[in-house]
Amino acid sequence: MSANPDPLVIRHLEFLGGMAAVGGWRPESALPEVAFSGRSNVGKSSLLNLLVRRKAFARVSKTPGRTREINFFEVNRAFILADLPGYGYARVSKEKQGAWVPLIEGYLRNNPNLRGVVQLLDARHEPTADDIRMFDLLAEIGLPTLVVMTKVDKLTAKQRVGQITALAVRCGVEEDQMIPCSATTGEGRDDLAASLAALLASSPSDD
Ligand SMILES: Nc1nc2c(ncn2[C@@H]2O[C@H](COP(=O)(O)OP(=O)(O)OP(=O)(O)O)[C@@H](O)[C@H]2O)c(=O)[nH]1
Ligand SMILES: [Mg+2]
Repeated sequence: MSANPDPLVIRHLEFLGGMAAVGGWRPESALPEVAFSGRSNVGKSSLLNLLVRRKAFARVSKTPGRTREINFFEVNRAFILADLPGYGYARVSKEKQGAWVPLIEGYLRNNPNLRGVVQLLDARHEPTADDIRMFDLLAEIGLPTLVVMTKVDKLTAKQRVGQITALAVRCGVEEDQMIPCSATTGEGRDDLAASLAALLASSPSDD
């Protein structure tokens, strides 16, 4: 039996630039877009690299809170992936911590190209208050959401089962909506790629 075909073959990749402020520059492109969201250090940039099979495409930071802009990557001249700045990094001042709200919220609310969001949760931890706030915001805007559990390589098989259930309950999503992933082992890459392809193929919802 042959292996399943890659649900997302990467043929072309291009970094388009970053959006630093509400109403600031963003790509003029009208290609469909999906954004990667999650708290600082959860593994957004690592997951993007895993997805596009490049070691250092989106920057991975040793210093949490590094990605401050919304970074746009064009894939196969067909769609755009947006790497959102991580929220809730504890060592950033309260004032600066809140700075993500208008940028991310403005981006999510006023974006006709946006087909959905990949929301990341650290497999080892409880969702934070900011995570819950993001789920509420996504539900309110009505954006289709894929939920990825990152860093599952750090859990035992037993812990993993318990965490999938616990996180799904806490975030109000179905267990089979959760995609366990690891940028270290590559687990989950093709599941995420397949879900992403389906999301990108969907027409923008107008309800
Ligand atoms: N073990 C393990 N470590 C991971 C995984 N994904 C990311 N990391 C590590 O977690 C740290 C943060 O990863 P990033 O990808 O930079 O996280 P981010 O969400 O983009 O962070 P910000 O840009 O600061 O918001 C890095 O040290 C990564 O090497 C994973 O699946 N497994
Ligand atoms: Mg990052």
